[in-house]
Amino acid sequence: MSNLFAGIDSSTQGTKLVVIDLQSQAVLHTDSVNYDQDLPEYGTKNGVCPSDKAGVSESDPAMWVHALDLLLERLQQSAVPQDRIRCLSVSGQQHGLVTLDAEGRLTRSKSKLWNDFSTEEECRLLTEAVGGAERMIAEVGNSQRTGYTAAKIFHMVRNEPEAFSRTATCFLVHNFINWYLTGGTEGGVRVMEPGDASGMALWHPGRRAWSDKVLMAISPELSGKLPPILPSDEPIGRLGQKLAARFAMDPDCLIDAGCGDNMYGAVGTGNVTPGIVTVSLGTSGTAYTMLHEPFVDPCGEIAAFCDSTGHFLPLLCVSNLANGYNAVLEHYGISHGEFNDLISRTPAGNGGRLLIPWYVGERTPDVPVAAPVYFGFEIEGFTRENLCRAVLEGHVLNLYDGFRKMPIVPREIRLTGGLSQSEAWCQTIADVFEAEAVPVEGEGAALGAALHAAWVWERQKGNSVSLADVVRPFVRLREDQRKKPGAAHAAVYRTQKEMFRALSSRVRGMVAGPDPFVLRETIR
Ligand code: XUL
Repeated sequence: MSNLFAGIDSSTQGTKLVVIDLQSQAVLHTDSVNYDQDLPEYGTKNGVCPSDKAGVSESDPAMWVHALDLLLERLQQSAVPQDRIRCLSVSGQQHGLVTLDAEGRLTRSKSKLWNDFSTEEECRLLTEAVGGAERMIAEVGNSQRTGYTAAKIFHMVRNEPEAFSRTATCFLVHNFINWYLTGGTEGGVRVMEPGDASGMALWHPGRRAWSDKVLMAISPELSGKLPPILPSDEPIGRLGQKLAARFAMDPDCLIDAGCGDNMYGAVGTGNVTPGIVTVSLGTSGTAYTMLHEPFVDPCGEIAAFCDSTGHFLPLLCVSNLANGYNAVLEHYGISHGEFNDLISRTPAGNGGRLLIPWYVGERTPDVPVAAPVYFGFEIEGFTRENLCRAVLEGHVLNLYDGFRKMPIVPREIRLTGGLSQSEAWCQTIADVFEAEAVPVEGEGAALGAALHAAWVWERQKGNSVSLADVVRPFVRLREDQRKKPGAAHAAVYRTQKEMFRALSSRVRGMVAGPDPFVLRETIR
């Protein structure tokens, strides 16, 4: 009788479930709930509750639990024997703050998400309180960014002190779902693990310790509200008995420590040994690589995160990725296929036109109040073709501009996320990053969670199996879509990369460096 393993990815726009059979090396079940479409009662747009306040991006944690219940209900109705799931692991959108009182009630009905930009002032105040950006990086390995959790907690302390004082536990998204799965109000487990905790900008991933200075700067009460951090590669408990009975699951089913979606994206794309870079093209754009040693970026632009295996995962995150692309498709009524066609009719480098695609506040570089910058567009230059190419190149160059600081020369780039199957995106990434790029099939983070669950369960049974061995048969690269960098394109993009950097520096008030106008002349 085979043992099955489940992965749940609770992400910004929806929740996914993947069930795998380790023995037959098969994915038995994949299902997903899209919040906007499948749970309209929460009134979300792209998974976020509409708000008229600038920079606010929040969502209802009850909706995530509702989505999970729906998936488990549908699993029960499927042909998959759900009672053979031995271990379940949750991947969560990173950084979101969920606060509970001692009884398990939410002390704030909404969770501030990774793409909330309303805490700029709190980032500044915290940085000042510890003596500047350099000191902050020494304290927590990261600079304070609106995306991270520390400033969200501080925002609550400053604006909703009563709700903060009722708070017994500050959770991240996946910790909250784990709590629900292990029994919720009836004994749910309140713990964290290093991968997601390193994204709070409160806990140093190298020293593996909370920063007393930053905790105190937020509130002297905070340390009492933070759960213990247990290892990422062990279970935290068992499925709550009521849930097990309700969905006819194995009452001994283990709940893995779980992790952030990028850490599990690494597992689901086989990025579990050094040398591989995963680029995730979703609501956010991320690029990350697994390392054995911690990496702390002295500028704090590359996030210093732990992975889900006791190692490290330096990560670049840009908050503008699919948004400009999707908006252009919608505005002109073009399909993904037509987009590829339009791109093929325009030259790499776009005749010197360039877009900085900061449609919403940008995490990297740190531009919380942002706007897109269209550069080099003559009067007749605003055509559909040129705009499509500008959006594609702009997003990829923005990603690359942050990636330059990553401590790796990629052997191979693996693409995952919504746009990963697009030929135009794959080729442009290969050309700009000057490395082979290949899309990965399937549900990156949810599959990664299921594989991690299997690995953790095997180790609990005393089997010393490596994660790389568990992962290998499940990670399918789309070799037919692999792209090599083209020499001619790569040369044009070298100038464009320089131009992007020069323009970005100038609009951010950093005047030293080359002149973007002069660079533009060389590729027209
Ligand atoms: C990474 C980040 C995003 C979210 C998206 O630091 O903020 O990639 O994890 O879910």
